[in-house]
Amino acid sequence: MEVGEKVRAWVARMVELCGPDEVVWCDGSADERDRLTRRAVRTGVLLPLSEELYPGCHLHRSHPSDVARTEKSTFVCTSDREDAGPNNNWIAPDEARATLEGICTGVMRGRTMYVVPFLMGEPGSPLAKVGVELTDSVYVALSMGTMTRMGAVALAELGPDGVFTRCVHATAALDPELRYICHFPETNEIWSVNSGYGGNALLGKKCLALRLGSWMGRREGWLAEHMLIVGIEDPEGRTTWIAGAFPSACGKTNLAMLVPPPELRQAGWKVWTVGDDFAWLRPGPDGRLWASNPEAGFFGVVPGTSCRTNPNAIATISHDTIFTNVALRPDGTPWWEGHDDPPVEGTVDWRGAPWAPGSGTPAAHPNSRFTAAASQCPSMSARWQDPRGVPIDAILFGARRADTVPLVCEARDWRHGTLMGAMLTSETTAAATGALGVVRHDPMAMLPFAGYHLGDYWSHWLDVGARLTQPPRVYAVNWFRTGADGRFLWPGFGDNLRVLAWIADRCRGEGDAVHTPIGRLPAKDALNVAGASISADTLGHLLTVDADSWRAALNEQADYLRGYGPRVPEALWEELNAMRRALSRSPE
Ligand code: SAT
Ligand code: MN
Repeated sequence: MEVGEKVRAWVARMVELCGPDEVVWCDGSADERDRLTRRAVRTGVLLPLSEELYPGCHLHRSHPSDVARTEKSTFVCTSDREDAGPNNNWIAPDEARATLEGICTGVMRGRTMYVVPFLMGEPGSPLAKVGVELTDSVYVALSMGTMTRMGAVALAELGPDGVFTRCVHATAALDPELRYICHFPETNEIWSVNSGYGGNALLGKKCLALRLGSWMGRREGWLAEHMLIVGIEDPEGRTTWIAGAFPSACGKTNLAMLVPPPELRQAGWKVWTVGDDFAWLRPGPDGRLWASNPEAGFFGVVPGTSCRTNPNAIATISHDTIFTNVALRPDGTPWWEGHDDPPVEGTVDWRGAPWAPGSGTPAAHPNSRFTAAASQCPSMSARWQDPRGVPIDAILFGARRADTVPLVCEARDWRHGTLMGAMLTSETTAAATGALGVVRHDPMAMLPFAGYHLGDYWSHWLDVGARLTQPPRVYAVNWFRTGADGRFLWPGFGDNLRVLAWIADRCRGEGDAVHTPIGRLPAKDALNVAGASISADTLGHLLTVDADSWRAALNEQADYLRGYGPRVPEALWEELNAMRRALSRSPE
């Protein structure tokens, strides 16, 4: 493996600081993976699952206080505080560096430092970015091997003198009080200490792909977004490419791997997965927006995954998968809430403690995860590794909202769509620590991930849109609206294709819509619900726009935008005021 001088010198400095007993350079080979896996098993970091029933699979149990992203410990360290914006926690770079260097002094004594070069994006892609993560966690090294293009391939892309993101990860004592996940966009560095959890420790994920990625995208004229990418092929063989932003744990993986309901499958509809978490979007020379998935694997939420909800995920995780914080059955197989099998006696919960069905506590942690290579997913598109990406026809902004937001609503144009994204509000989930089910603003599903001031971020969205001669259409969607009894009104999962099919029709200039003050909704009978268990009444409810709720939502949105001060682009205010005017004209 050719290692350039810049990488070598920086690693030497960090070895000096952290003081590991041993340094292992990862090349990304299959042999190395076997070796590291054996080491992880020997040290109790991974528990092998039944080789017969789950070949190549392992269980990892994290520390019980380290099971989700911790937004309060996450910082963007810019020299000017304003650049990080009200949406980020901030520490001055010098102060953060002093704290981190203090924590990291000798932090790897008695441990091994893994040097993990990784590539986000396909080799040769115009947006590919190289990082090098130094970590003392073999779990992180193995996970990075699945989630990214890791090892020699990354160093080859970097070349002798290329630019790379310096990523330092130290498990330290897992002390939540001394947990810091710090981003230094001006010097292209990430430091993470005192957490081993995915989103805090796999530094290619949210830290590089989104927080630093969004910063680089602004400088270089592209967008780094928290979006799945999926292709919808209609019976005539035409594929509509869709990118969708949803907050964490709101069904991105299920939507990305959707299996058509029987009627649509028989009619010839197919769905192709490109990615489930990130889309790097760049305007192409053809004036279209091109999307790539910078990752090489899935770090998906396990609970709720079953043959009914996501058969492609079940196939993906049937072998060579790391399960984190799921329950373990006596036959050496993993189990979780929402599994196809009923719970059995003798199961141990995610902490490794005995658990009994009906005990009232979940056996798997609600944010338990699987880590599996994308190549294991049966629905991967033939184009998922295309260095050019795929041309996007439609963008979705998905909320988890019990009320107000209709099943689907089309924006008039890119500008209106940008406001729709900025207006995304959603109920909180187990993907981050904190209260659950609280409605919070999560613009573009990027609130925890935009690496700079959201006002500047919205301006950048408008600038990118202005460069597109064929911009994607933009939609708000909400699969989570509930009825008076608190139950979901829309069946979701495979049936979401019915909504995507209408969107695909619209993108081809077909598909009937009605105009409402908030945007265009499917006309009566424009959604194909034949075969779905949904009544006309329920569908009517899912597609109503309650003018009062929307007026209140816009007032509240205006307060929220004001919190971002003068950096909010004027065009967003104009769009918001246009919606207000339309609603004031609207009959009750
Ligand atoms: O923990 S991750 O950030 O990797 C997953 C998520 O919360 O979306
Ligand atoms: Mn995510």
